[in-house]
Amino acid sequence: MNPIDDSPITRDGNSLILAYDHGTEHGPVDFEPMPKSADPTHVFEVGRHDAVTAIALQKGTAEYYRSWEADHGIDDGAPLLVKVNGNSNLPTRDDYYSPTQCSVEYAVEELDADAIGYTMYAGSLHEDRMWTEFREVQEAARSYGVPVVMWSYPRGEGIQANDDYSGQSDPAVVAYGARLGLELGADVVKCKYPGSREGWQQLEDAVGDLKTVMSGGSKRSDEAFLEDVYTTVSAGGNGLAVGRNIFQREDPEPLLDDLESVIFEAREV
Ligand code: FBP
Repeated sequence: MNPIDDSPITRDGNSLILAYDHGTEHGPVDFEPMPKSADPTHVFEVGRHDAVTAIALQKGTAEYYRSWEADHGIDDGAPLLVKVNGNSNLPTRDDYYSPTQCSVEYAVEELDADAIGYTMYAGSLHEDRMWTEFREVQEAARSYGVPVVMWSYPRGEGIQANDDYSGQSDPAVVAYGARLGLELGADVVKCKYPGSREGWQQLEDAVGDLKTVMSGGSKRSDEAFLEDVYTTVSAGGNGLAVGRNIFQREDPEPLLDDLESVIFEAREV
């Protein structure tokens, strides 16, 4: 296994992953506040900012990304993280499940992926099936020496039915999800913000040296967002994976400049 710090998706041990899988997970509704964000090439351009250490894409947009780079002679695009599972919110389901729709082999050999991403819904009725699928993904990624980022989102019936938990942002739930990233062999775990510095510290206490990144969430003010990222990093987190708080802005560059300072230069907000 290659050390995660040698991977292009980290810089000085930290990461800023630009997530752009929302067309799958939420649908085009996420692009309505900033219609130009529906055009993948707009977001690919945003990913050329120095702060961005990876762009997370589904298989089809990853193919588009590689041809966009080739067609325009672009050699400074963000390293590519291919999400190998995903789900839409169109069907009715008995509980959360995210099927694998791209093999690690295809991601690495055909798309030249720098990293693999996988969403894990622990607590769902389908947790067992996802563990088995994650095992295949993680072992294949190891054989290619590419790191695995786990979107670790405990949710579903098991979380709802447990009176000890207040919901998916409960610090104990977030910490449990982070710990699963360590136990199941992820190189980076991406977690919902648990609402406070103490919450992120609880997560860090559960994962040893595993890299942790905060999941961006819905759009908020620059100040509120930077504050959450600063809290995460100063509590031991390794950065951010963010979508809407970047691509729903008319001009995300100033915020990316500030995020670069907070994540890679340990500047205070
Ligand atoms: P945001 O920064 O926009 O929250 O994106 C992070 C992310 O994990 C995306 O990769 C994914 O599409 C989305 O959130 C899923 O969020 P949820 O499952 O909570 O709706």
